[in-house]
Amino acid sequence: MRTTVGIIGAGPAGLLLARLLRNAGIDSVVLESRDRAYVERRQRAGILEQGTVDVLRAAGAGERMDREGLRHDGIELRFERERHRVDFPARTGGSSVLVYAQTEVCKDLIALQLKEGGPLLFGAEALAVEGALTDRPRVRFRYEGHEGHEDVLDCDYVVGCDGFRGVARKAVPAALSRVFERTYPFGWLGILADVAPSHDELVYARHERGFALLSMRSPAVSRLYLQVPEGTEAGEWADEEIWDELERRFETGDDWRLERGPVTSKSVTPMRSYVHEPMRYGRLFLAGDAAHIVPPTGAKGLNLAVGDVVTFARALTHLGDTGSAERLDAYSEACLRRVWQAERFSYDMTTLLHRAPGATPFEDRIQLARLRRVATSRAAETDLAEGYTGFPLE
Ligand code: RFL
Ligand code: PHB
Repeated sequence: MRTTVGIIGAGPAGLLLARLLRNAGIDSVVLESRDRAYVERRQRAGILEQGTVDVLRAAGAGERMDREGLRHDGIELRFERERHRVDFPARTGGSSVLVYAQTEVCKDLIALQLKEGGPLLFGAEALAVEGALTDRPRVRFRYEGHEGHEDVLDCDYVVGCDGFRGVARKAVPAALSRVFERTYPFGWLGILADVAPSHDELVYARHERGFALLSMRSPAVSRLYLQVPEGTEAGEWADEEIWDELERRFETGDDWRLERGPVTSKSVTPMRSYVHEPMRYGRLFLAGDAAHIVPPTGAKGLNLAVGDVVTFARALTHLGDTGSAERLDAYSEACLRRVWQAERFSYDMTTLLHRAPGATPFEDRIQLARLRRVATSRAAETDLAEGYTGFPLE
């Protein structure tokens, strides 16, 4: 097989890239190790920045999103039983975010790709990227049904959109890689529940017992998270224990109530900050989680992946239009500037709201003072609102 751009991974990064390239008249092949049902059901992010919404719409992938996505003009910060609303449009000159789940973005992009795009192969596991420093890089892969032998995809460019545990990053020699990493001694226990969200906007709660988040998937489905110690298994928590703990952490001084409902899914997400520099090695480009991870507190993971592939697609189009590789050469640097802003924001939101094990009384007071600062200073609130609604693409 041969193509212009070989894309490894059909998460949001790989799927959107295939769509953007197709719209620019550039052919590609997407290799995805899992099956379609798995990719469409994997429960992950829920918040799209304004810039992400604009990109999906312009790519012709916004029809259902525009119909079913829920526009949110703010979030609530909850601490010491008080509630403080951050008003996004008022603080940012009109920006907001959209609640539309990653599962739905992927479903929409898969349907479009299968209908009008190039090959998208499920059950095709990339084994290695080779020849990244030549002008004919290759992806070796194993395709279900082709037992006993390996296939090869010859490309002009390879984009590794294969997530944090993929193979693309491994093709960059260790001597040229710089890794920046931080792990956190806690994770998030997330549930989906068949109950209307108890608040019409997301609630980020800081509590002595740990962080809690109220989010949603639709007017009838709630998504809720609890900070839990690192290494916790979802099965350790009974449904009623989860609701009891959520109730404690969301408690307010007024008559707000948390509605309970049947829990339909339960899982634990670890927390990590990670950046691999550079995001390019010869004709291999890394995009999305393959190059960087943020803790989910800032809701940035999916949005960063979108920024990377837009940058790549524009750079390759520029090469086709002008013959200049200048933008491709600037890919890594351009992406990393935005990535580090999102890393900073996600780190700030995480340390603002989570209870670190062994936090000293001094650190506790500083954390509350940071929250009070956001609640009382227009400048501090604006900083949070700008970070949450997203940093512009260059
Ligand atoms: P993805 O979505 O991980 O997609 C990568 C795809 O590559 C495939 N793959 C391979 N295919 C072929 N050959 C191989 N060798 C392959 N190895 C892997 C995988 O099967 C997969 O389909 O990366 P992408 O596209 O960069 O998108 C990034 C986002 O998915 C990610 O940033 C966010 O989902 C992060 N994230 C969350 N972000 C939020 O903003 N809010 C959240 O609540 C939230 N929850 C989460 C998350 C990430 C999680 N991970 C990675 C474990 C919850 C989880 C559990
Ligand atoms: C989600 O709805 O899954 C979600 C929302 C906001 C976050 C993280 C996750 O910060």
